[in-house]
Amino acid sequence: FKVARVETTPIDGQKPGTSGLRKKVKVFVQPNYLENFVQSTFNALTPEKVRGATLVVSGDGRYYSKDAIQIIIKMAAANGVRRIWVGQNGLLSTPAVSAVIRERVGIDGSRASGGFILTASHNPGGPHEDFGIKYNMENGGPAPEGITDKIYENTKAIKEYFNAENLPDVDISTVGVTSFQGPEGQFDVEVFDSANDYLKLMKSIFDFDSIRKLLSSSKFTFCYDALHGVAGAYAKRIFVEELGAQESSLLNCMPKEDFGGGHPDPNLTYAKELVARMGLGKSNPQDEPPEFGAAADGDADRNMILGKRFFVTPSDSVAIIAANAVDAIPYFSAGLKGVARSMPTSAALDVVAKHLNLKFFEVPTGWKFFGNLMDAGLCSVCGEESFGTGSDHIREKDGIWAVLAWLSILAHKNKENLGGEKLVTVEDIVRQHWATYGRHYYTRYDYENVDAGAAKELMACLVKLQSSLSEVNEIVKGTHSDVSKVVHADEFEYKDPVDGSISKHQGIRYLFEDGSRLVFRLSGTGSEGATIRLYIEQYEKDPAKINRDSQEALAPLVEVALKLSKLQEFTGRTAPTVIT
Ligand code: VG1
Ligand code: CO
Repeated sequence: FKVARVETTPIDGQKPGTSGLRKKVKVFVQPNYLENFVQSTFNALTPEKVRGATLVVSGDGRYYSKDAIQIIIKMAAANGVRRIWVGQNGLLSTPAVSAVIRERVGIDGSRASGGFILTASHNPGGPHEDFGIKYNMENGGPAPEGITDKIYENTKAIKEYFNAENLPDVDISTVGVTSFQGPEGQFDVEVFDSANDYLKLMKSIFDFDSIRKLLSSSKFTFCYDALHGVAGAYAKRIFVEELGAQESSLLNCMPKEDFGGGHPDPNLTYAKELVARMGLGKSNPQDEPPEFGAAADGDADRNMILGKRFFVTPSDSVAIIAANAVDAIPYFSAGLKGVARSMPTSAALDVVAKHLNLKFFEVPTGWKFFGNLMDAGLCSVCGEESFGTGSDHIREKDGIWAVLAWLSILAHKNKENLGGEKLVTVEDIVRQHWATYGRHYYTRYDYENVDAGAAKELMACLVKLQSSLSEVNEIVKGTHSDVSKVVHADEFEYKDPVDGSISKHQGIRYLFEDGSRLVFRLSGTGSEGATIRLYIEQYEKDPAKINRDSQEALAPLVEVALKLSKLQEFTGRTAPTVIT
C-alpha cells in the first residue's frame, strides 16, 4: 500500500468526556471527523510510540463500528503501526479490550501497547443514535487526562492525516492474519476469537467448579440480560458453555448494531424484560422469578445485580464484594490491597474498609482514576454507583466479572446448602450486610438533555451557595425538620496520590452531620444537551430502621436537594428522567 497525506481542518467539539468521544452517528460520519480524532490520538501518543506498535481496535459492535474499524486500520498502516488486532466481527467488550492489551500474546509472539475502543457504552445505537471512540493505554486502562487533553489540543490544530488509501478492506469476520506490504515494511491485521483471552483470565480469577455446581443445582435459577450488547458474546460462552447455565436463562444475548432498538443501560428503567422476569415490575410474572438476575450495558463494562424481587444498589454491590472477596474468590485469597470508590458512590464501601482495616480511596467519577491506584498496588476492588464494579485484574470496570463475583459469593455461602436446606439468597446476603455494617440508603436522579446553559447556571449557583454554610442551613431548616445540618460543602477536587496530578470541579458535595450526602454533577458522557445528576445518600446504623423503602427514606433529603439547587426554576423539570 501507499501512504497518502490528506489535508484536513479542525472540527469543533472533539473534547473527550468522562470516557472518550461520544457523538451522534451523523456527527461521526462527517468527512474527516473520525480521521481527525484518530490522527490527533496518534500525534498525542507521539510518532515514535506509534511506529512499530501493535494496537487493538474493536468495540461493542454498534452501528458504524465496521466502517470505523476499516478507517482506523488504513490510518494505522499509514502511521507506521506494525499490527492491528481485531476481535472477530469487530466485537470486544470494553473489559475484554483491557484484558487483551494486558494479557494477549499474538500468533507471532507480539504484545499490544494500547487500543481504540469503539463504543458509546450505555447510549443507544443505530443510524440516528450514538457512536463513540476512546483510547486505552499500555496498562489496559483509559488514557489519562494528560493524554486526552493533548488529543483535544491536537484536534484544534490538525492540518493533515495519513491514510493508506489503496489498502483494501480487511475481512474481519474470519479468524486469521492478513499481511500487507507498505513503504516501511510489513503490516498485519490479526483477527482473533473475541472471548478466548477474556475467558482464560476469568478462569484464573474464579473457582469455576464451585460456580458450576451452583448454576447446575436445581435449586438455583439464573437469568442474564445483555440488552443486545456485546456481553451476549461472552455470556453464552461463559455462563452456558463453561458454567452449565440453561440456554433459556439468557435474554437478548444476540449482539445487534442498534441493540434491538433499546437503550442498553442496565438499570431498573431500561432493563425492562429482566426486571419483569425478576418479579420487580409492576405486574407479577407468571413463573416464579429466578434467584439471581443480572444485566450489562452495550460494551459490557456495567452490571446490574438483582435477586428475586430484589434490587442491589451498585454502591452496596461493591461493598459486599469487597467484604466477601477474600473468602469467596481465589484471586483475592491473599487479601485485598485496598479498595476505592468514585466520589458520588455511597459510603457503604468506606464502612467495609474501616471494618477490615483496608486502604481506602475516593476518586472522581470515571474509571481512569482507579488505574493509577491499581498500577501502584494500592487497590484491588473498586466501584461506582453507576453500575460499574471491578478489580485490578484489568483497568476497566467489568460487567461479567461482577456477575461471576456475585455467583462466587452465592456459591460460597451455599457450599453446604445446595443439597437440602433453604438457599442463602441475594436478598439474605444484602440484608445480612446491612445488619453488620449499617445501610446506606441511596438513589440517583438524572435530568437528561436539559438546556446546557441552564445546567451551567444551576451549578454556578450551587458553587456560590456552598461557600456560605449558614445560608445553606437556613434553606435546609426551612425545608424539612427531619434533615440534619450541613457541616461541610465543597467542590470535589482530587489529588492523585500516585502521580500528584490534580483534577478540579468534580462535583459539588453537601455533607450532613448525620453522614448524609447530597452531590450534584454534570454528566461527561452525554452526546446532546446537558445531564444533571443528583446523588442522594443517607446512612442508617439502627437495625430497626434498615429495612425501609429507599425512595421513602430519602424523600426529605430529595426535597432539600431540589430547594438548594432551585432545580425546577432553572430547568423547568418537575421530575427526573431516570431514577436509579
Ligand atoms: C457516567 C457515570 C460514570 C461512568 C461513566 C462511564 O459518567 O456516571 O460513573 O464512569 O459514565 O461509564 P457521567 O460523566 O455521564 O456521569 V460507561 O459504561 O459509559 O464507559
Ligand atoms: Co459501558
